[in-house]
Amino acid sequence: MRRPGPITPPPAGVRRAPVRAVVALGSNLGDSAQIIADAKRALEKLPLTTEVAMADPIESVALTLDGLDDTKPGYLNTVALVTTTLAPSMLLAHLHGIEKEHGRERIVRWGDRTLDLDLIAYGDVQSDDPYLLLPHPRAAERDFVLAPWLALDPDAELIGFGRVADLLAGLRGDA
Ligand code: PH2
Ligand code: MG
Ligand code: MG
Repeated sequence: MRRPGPITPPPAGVRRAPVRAVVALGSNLGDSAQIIADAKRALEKLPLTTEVAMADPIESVALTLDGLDDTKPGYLNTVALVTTTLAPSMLLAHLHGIEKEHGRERIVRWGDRTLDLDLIAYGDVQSDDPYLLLPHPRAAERDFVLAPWLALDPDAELIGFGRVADLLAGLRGDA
């Protein structure tokens, strides 16, 4: 049985306040630029969602379970800030639906993919629910998440980890 926690839906009839969610987008198969542009449009069409701001995509070397691998197709990565009253679990279900519409297959962990949409943060919610860890446990280590997020919001903070600007400077060795 799932424990009630911060991501439990409110009782019926109780409205949620709009929350800013951070979604990371990545693609290294197919026409990644087109796929990411289409994914932005899909985010804009989500129910109960009013604003979507997406940073310009950046190129990044594929990170695999064995480390960086430049023999694999390179990624396009970016981040979208999404203002929504969707519950985090509903937002995640919609993200998986958008991935599926773009032919996403889950065969190899951290394998090549047409589209990956990760929920990085949902307001300041912290959750250790294994179905939805918040914030995303590896976001603080990924410059391809932090850099586009910082480009959208210079004051961004990754709850529990600190300022995105500081995290990125630390990764780049100029902290
Ligand atoms: N996503 C992964 C695994 N490796 N590498 C890059 N460069 N960008 C990604 O988005 C990425 C990755 C699993 O989510
Ligand atoms: Mg991912
Ligand atoms: Mg993912």
